[in-house]
Amino acid sequence: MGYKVVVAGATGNVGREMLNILAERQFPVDEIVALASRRSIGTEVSFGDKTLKTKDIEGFDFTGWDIALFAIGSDATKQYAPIAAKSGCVVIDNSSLYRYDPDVPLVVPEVNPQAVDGYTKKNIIANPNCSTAQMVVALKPLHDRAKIKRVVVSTYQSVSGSGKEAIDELWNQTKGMYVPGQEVAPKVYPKQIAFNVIPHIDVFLDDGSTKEEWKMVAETKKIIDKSIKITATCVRVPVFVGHSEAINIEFEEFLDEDEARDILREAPGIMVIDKREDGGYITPIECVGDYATFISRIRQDSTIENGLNIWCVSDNLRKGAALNAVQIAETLGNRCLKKG
Ligand code: 11C
Repeated sequence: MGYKVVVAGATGNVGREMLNILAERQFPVDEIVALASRRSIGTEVSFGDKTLKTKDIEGFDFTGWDIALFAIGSDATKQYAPIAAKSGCVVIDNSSLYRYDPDVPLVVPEVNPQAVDGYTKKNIIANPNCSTAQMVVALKPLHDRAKIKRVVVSTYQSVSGSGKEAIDELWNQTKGMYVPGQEVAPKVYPKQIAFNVIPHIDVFLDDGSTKEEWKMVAETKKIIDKSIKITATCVRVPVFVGHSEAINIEFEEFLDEDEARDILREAPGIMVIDKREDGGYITPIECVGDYATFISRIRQDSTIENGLNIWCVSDNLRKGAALNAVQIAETLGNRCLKKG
């Protein structure tokens, strides 16, 4: 006995990971269908040792399907999520479309699993932005102990966050640097990404910040606590997969670095790798394919009364997207939905 599951956007980076993770975690699936846009119909995608042929999302009848994992971007979500939800299928959406809707829970299961129960208002649950997901996993257990006042975060985000074309742009630009006449001009990004860093992710807002930075603020407040003050600088780096974050935290109460390390070691979804020696920390290349949010470089910030610095790294396609969506489906199953 299990669920009838839809994966929409099954040919994209995140959709493929959703299928991999559903299979890896042996999510109780009675029936599964992979949907894609018209131009990808018939594309074969893997689900464990099976191969699925993608079907057209347009005109698909969601009636009788229990859960739909959406990784199709905001425009297509706007079109299809209400149709699925109205048919009685619970949509777990990876786009930003519904994240800030007060009637839609925004969930990271290690942090606010109880919020899943609010799905009934719209039959939709939102998955946060990748850079938020890993940060809140790290912040929540520390907030529970010493109450966070303010967070200053700088991100180092991989190109897979911008999709397949960005992965190709980094690869081709990097190769092109070595072959005279084969240089590749920036297309996905406004400046060269190979051997460079770009302090700009998503569109600019009126206050000079970017939408990615705004998302980290708004989503952290919705998921953990609206009283937390956050300022973010989001930077694209020439890394294929794995987002990294340098996080400076100011607490209401003093939190000793050793106690913080112990708290993080015990916290769900976290792996602490923190030896004060050469290589005694995690880098993005080492976290690819993993489920955990890795924490290193835990240390006191002695420039303020109750301060701590940490380094936080995770696979943005997994904890930042597909894994979190599957964990939401698991939480929904455990708390709310009967198996068929
Ligand atoms: C990036 N965080 O790395 C973005 C990708 O709101 O789901 C995910 C955007 C989102 O570019």
